[in-house]
Amino acid sequence: MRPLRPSSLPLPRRRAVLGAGGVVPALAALARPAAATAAPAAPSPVPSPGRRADPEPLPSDAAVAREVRAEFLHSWQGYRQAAWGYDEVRPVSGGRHDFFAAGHSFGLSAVEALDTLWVMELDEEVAQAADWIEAHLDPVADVDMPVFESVIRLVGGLLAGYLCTGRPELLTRCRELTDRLLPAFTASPTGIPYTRVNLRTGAVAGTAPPLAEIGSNVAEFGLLSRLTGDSRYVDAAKRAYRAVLERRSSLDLLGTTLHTETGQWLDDVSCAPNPPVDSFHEYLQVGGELLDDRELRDWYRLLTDAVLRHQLVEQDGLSWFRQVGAQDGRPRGTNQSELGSFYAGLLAKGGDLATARSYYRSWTALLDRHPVLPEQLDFATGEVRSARNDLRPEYANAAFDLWRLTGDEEYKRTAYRYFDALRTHLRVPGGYTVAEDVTGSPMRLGDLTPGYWFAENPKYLYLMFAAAPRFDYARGLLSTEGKILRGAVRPGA
Ligand code: DMJ
Repeated sequence: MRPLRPSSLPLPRRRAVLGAGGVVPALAALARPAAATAAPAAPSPVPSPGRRADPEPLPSDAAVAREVRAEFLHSWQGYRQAAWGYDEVRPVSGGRHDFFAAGHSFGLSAVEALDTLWVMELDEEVAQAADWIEAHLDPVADVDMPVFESVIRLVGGLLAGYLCTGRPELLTRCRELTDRLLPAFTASPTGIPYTRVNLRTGAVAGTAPPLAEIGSNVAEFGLLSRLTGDSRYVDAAKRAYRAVLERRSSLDLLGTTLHTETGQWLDDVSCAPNPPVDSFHEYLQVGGELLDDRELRDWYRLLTDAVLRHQLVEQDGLSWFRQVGAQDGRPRGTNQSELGSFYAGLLAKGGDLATARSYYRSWTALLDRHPVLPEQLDFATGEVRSARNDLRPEYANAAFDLWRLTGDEEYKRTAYRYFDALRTHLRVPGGYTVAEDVTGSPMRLGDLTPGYWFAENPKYLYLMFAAAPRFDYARGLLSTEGKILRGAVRPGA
């Protein structure tokens, strides 16, 4: 373990500036050359990128926004008809799925959808969802809740719902739920949270949280502290982050999983930006921005520099991130999860625009081969390690972030192509579904609309094309689950 030396932490790099219109290529001027790299283990088999010689013209922005909204409504109606009040719908069979615990529903998809419905001006649907939540969501259910999922999905969803609609009951419910989750942090001797807590009894369990579960709460908790004037939430979140930073290696790298009670690393592999680490890094940037917190921003810069220094592999205009030992920086693997593709957007927001663009291009190049991205690949061999697709939003998330920062139409073009592929392959009469195997033709489909579908993919796509009057493109800030934590424009509020 290495003592933290806050005074020695570097100053944050220049920050992105958005103009009044929200879409200016401000970051282009801030781009810096990519960080020093190491040679990859083997030539990347992913074809080199390049704009298509003759790209198909896009429909007008307004037409695309209408298409996205219609597809979102199609999936929402699928949920309404087959699984209203349940967590998730199985759109092929018409079944339901309890996400958090068998036999208990928190109406997850309704919570996830609240701010997406609102920004799309589907006000009747917003009212139906909010009414259900206020009447039925039970924050003291006798359930061992997964803390991380509860925070990013339910706490974040209720916060965004409150900010969008102004309905005070949503904030009340959010606070009740967070109070019940808090023992996972306050009962910990190290500050590293337990992974589960029983909402009724407060009993905690689960002593091996990966980094994403330790840090992906500072945005929601920080905002809740602001809204309520109660600092317990942000204090718990910062304590957890500090506990991790204190345990960084001499290379400023982190392992993946820590023990809640001993504070020891349970492994020493730095696998960023892949899960289960991904949003740990994201929330240093998002939290730093939302809370105007210098310490979080400094930590983001420190850890990001180390990831770029030791993990970035560049070749043929593509960029990937290998796994390395946190203590020695030695290569440990070349696995790449689709969830890591969000990192292109995060790097852009953090000021590393050249690397951000290059990493995004890598995923776009992969789309030439797999129009719906597989969950996992080995970037050194091109082997698909998981052929599933769980209706993931990360590529669209990165497109949205990059487009918002650069104004480059290429991000719209590639995002539309991605949307069109999802519509072609994963749309079913009951909504949208995950795929078991995206490498076959036709793709083999599964039977689930994950709750995050209602929070993420359609929202990023819609915001890119709609010029939505309810979203402040200059100030808007979204959580890791796509929740609008800042920038909801409520007329008259
Ligand atoms: C979402 O729940 C969030 O984006 C989270 O940060 C990780 N990824 C899933 C969807 O893929």
